[in-house]
Amino acid sequence: MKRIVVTGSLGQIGTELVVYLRKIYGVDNVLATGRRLKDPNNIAVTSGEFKIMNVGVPKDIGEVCAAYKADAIIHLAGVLSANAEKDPALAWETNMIGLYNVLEVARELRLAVFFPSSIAAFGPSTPADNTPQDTLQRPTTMYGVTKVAGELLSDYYAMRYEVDVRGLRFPGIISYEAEPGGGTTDYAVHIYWEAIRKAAYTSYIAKGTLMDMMYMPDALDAVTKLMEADPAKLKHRNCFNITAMSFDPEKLADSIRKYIPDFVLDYDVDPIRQRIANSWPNSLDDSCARAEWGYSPKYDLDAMTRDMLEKIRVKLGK
Ligand code: AKB
Repeated sequence: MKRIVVTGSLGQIGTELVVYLRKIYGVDNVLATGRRLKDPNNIAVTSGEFKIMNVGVPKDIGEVCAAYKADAIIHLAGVLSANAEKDPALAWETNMIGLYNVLEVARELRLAVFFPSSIAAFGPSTPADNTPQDTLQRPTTMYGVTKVAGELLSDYYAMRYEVDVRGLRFPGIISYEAEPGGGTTDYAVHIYWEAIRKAAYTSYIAKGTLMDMMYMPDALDAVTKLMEADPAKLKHRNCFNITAMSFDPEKLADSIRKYIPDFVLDYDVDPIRQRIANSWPNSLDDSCARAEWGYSPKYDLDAMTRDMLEKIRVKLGK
C-alpha cells in the first residue's frame, strides 16, 4: 500500500488505524473519511486530512479515491452486531451495499481492499471451541449474515475481477482511544472505564460467556501485516480467523483485580446481546493467519489490562 483511503475512520478501529498508518506510510498518504464529521477533535481528523465520504454513494467513493490517487481502501464503515439487531435494514444497507460499492470502485480503479469480518460470521452450528478457519458458517444475526455475505462477495471479486481484497475475522477489540459503538463485545471495554471510575461494573453479558478478544495494538499490526503479505503465500483471503485471548466477564474481572483488588462485578444480563454472544464461538483457531502471513499478537489478558488501566487513568486524570 502507498496511498490509502480509510472509510469509517471515526469509529473505534478507524480512529487508531488512521494514526498508525500515517506513522508508517506518511501523513500525506492516508486519507481519513467518514459519513459525517461527528467529532472534529478525533485524532484521525486532527492528525491529517479528513473528507466526508458516504459509502452508500458509489460516485463519492470513486471521486474521492481517484482524486487522492489511492491504491488501497481500508473499508471499516459498518453497523456492529447489537445495533444491527435493532435496525436490520440499516445494517444490510450499510454493511452490504457499502461493501458492494467499495468493491465496484476497487474493480474500476484497481485498488486493494481490506474488509473487516468478525467472529459474528459464525453461528450456533459452528464448532464453538478452537473454531477452524474453514468450517460451517450459518450465523443467526443480521450482522453475521452481512459478514458471511461480505466474505463471499470479497472472494468473488478477488476470483472474478482479480481485486486484491483481503480480510480478518475480528474478535472483540479492546481499546481506550475511541468508544466502540453498538457491539456485543463492548462490555469488555466499558468494564475498564468503570473499574477506574467506580471500582464496580454491571455486566450485560452473563458469567461463563466466552468470546475471543484482542488489544488494539495487535489489531492494527494485523491489518497492516495482512495487507503487506506476499500474495503467493495466501491460501485464504476472506477472511482470516485471528484472536489473542478468550475470556468471560469473571476472568476479565479477575485480571482487573490484580490491579484494583476491591473491584466488584455483578450482572444485569441483556437478552438480545446475550443471544448474540451465545451464537458466537468460544475461541478461534488462528493457525492459518499465523502460518500464511505471520500473525503474532503480543498482548495477553494481563498485559492488556495493565496497559488499559494505565492509559484510562491518564485520560481521566485519576
Ligand atoms: C461486535 O461486538 O459486534 C464486534 C464484533 C465482534 O464484530 N465487536
